[in-house]
Amino acid sequence: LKQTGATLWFTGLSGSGKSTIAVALEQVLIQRGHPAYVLDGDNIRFGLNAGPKILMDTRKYSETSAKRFGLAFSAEDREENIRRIGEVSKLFADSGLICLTSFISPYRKDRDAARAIHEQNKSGAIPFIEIFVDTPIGTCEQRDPKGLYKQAREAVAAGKGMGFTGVDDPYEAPLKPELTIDNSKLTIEESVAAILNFLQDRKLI
Ligand code: GGZ
Repeated sequence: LKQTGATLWFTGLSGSGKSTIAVALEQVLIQRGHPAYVLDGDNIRFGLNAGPKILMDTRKYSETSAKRFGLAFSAEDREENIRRIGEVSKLFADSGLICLTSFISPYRKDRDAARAIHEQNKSGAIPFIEIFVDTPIGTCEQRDPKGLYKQAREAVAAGKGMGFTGVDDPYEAPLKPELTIDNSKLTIEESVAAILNFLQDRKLI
């Protein structure tokens, strides 16, 4: 008998805490006997969706194929990034895993498309749980672990801009997420507990 999988789709600004919560939840799920796997920038953007620079650095690819296959942060590249993640997470969830995806996924239409891929799956709908990590931008910017907000503000001040989400590229907050979490108010443990409760209520675990 096949185990029921699901995709837990985390969305929120850079520095909102998506990955920290996703990784903590993955650990608890596995400990409780529910196979789970996190997809994030480290294994997707630097792997399946590796950008031109990364591909070029391997010196195995021509510039043309690097441009064709690598993804950066233009609106079209973000759309394709999320489309591929939507497809991969659906396959993981269909295999019975709980797949946790941790990407900004700033555009509503792209998240809705990922949802549709799950809900219209040919062999039966796959649960798609959108989790909005609704951390105020001020908090994200204070954390700024990689200094990217600072860089983005400086680029804007210099009249160039870098299309950074929340600074000079839009973040379209979910209208009806299954769950909303503000991790500037909740501890990681409380955030994880809130999601576990939800999954239990839905009989997903
Ligand atoms: C947003 C960017 C950008 C731009 C680089 N805009 O804090 P981080 O570093 O680790 O998280 C951000 C990550 C976002 O990648 P995603 O694949 O989640 O984005 S999307 O869903 O929009 O496709 C940040 C870094 O990449 N980063 N440039 N311009 N975030």
